[in-house]
Order: sequence, then C-alpha cells, then structure tokens
Amino acid sequence: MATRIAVVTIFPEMVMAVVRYGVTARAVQRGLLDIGCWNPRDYTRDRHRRVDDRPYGGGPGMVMMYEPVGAAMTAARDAVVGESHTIHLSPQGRRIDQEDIRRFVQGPSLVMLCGRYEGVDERLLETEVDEEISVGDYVLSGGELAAMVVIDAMARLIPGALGHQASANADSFSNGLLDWPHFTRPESVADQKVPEVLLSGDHGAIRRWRMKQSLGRTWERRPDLLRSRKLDSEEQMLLGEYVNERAAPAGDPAVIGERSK
Ligand code: 9WO
Repeated sequence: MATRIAVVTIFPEMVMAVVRYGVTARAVQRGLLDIGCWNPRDYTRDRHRRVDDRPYGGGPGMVMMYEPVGAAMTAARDAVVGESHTIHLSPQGRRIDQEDIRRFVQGPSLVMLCGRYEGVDERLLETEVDEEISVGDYVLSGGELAAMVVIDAMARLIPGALGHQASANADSFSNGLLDWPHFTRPESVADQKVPEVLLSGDHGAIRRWRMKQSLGRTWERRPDLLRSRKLDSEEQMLLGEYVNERAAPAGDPAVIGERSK
C-alpha cells in the first residue's frame, strides 16, 4: 500500500512543488506515495476567511486560529483512511534523524501540520498533535519547507522509489556513516588524480577503500556519529589505518578520543 501523507498548510502549492521533481515525483507517479494538502482557509466560516488572529497577552505577530486549523486537520485525518500519526514541524520540536525518517515510512499515514506567523494556538498541539519535530536549529518562516524536507527524505526510503543502483547507495547512507568520495571522468584534473585503487578493477580493494574513507571522514567530521555506532573488527582495522596514515601534527584539535599512536 502507498505511503500516505496529508499536509495541513495555507500554502499547498509550495508543498506540492516537492512532488514535481526527482525521486518524489517518480514515487507519486508510480503510486508508491500519495500526498494531499488541506488548507485551513477552506475551513473558515467568516466572510474574510481568516486563519490568524492577534495573540492573547499582546505582542507582535499573529497566531493561527484553533477552529479552521483544527477543522482542516480533522478533514486531513479522515481522508487518510486507517491509523494516522500527526506531527507538527517547529523549532520547539525534537531534532529528527534518519532513524525517525525510517520510523515515519514504516508507521501509519502521516498528517503534517505546518504553522505560519508566530505559530499555532497551543491547544491544537495539546489535543491534535502526537509529536513535535524539528529538522534543524534555525527558524524558518513556516513549517512547509521542513515538511518538504521530511517528505523528500521519506520518499527515497520507499521500496521501489529509487533505482536498483541507488537503493544500494541508500543502504550505505543509512549505515550511520558519512559517504565516501566520488569521482568520474576525466582521470586527471590538473594535478588532481583519481585515487589509483578506483582504477584497479580490484573490487575487494575498492570496497575496503570506500569503507575506510567513510569511517575516516566520519571520525574527522562527525565524531558524534561514531560514538553511537559499534564497529566490527574489519571496520576497526580500517579506521585504525586511516587514523595512522593521516598526517597528525602534535596537538591537532581535530584529533579526539581513541587515536592510535
Ligand atoms: C516566531 C517567533 C517570533 C518571535 C520570537 C520567537 C519566535 N518563534 C517563532 C516561530 O517559531 N515561528 C514558527 C515559524 C511557528 C511555526 C512555524 N514556523 C517555523 C517552523 N519556523 N521554523 C520551523 C521549523 C520547523 C522544523 N524544523 C526547523 C524549523
């Protein structure tokens, strides 16, 4: 059954742009992913179709009103037959990672609430939202771009959404390590050469080189990722080699933790 996502937003055209390009577009075309938008403006009852009002307690900006947003959420939930999980995209949410994306893909239909202005009436979050999530520690002007980030990350994990070659790649991305370096023709750009091993045709050596690069770059750039990942004996050996081969001036601040002499 297709992965279903219902987005509650006052800017549906913005969100639907994500399904016009690339992997997400293909997933929708192939019937693997179904995305629909529900606009709170269509659930207003007043002449002016108001979705925002002034904040109690005063201050600048506007707050999204309980009634039209709640009605749009109810319609969204009713449309996605069966169970649903409702998330709100906000800087106050817990920062999500690849594991959360995997959980969303495997879980029930997703209802995404996108706030605008200064945010939505808190009572909606209390009664209508299961989980508040953030895609990074910065403030946007609304939840839509964050929802699009989550949709894009989900689409590439849906079985059949990526080509054969690429799905193997997706596995290596999801193994908790950074990617290895990539090269294509020409072999030489000025004095920059493609690493010899990649031209050798020795598939075992190439696999080990890539794994070593992945481990080494993760160690250098994102040591936090390594701390929460167990290394098997081959991985430990390859990382050890990388660390030993790396020119390491005494007191180099990039060198942290378990560095072998
Ligand atoms: C506006 C604001 C104004 C003055 C002082 C503090 C303030 N916080 C906000 C605010 O958080 N506005 C949000 C805008 C309301 C909800 C939708 N908006 C949003 C979502 N901005 N950034 C996100 C977001 C979502 C997920 N991951 C990262 C950022």
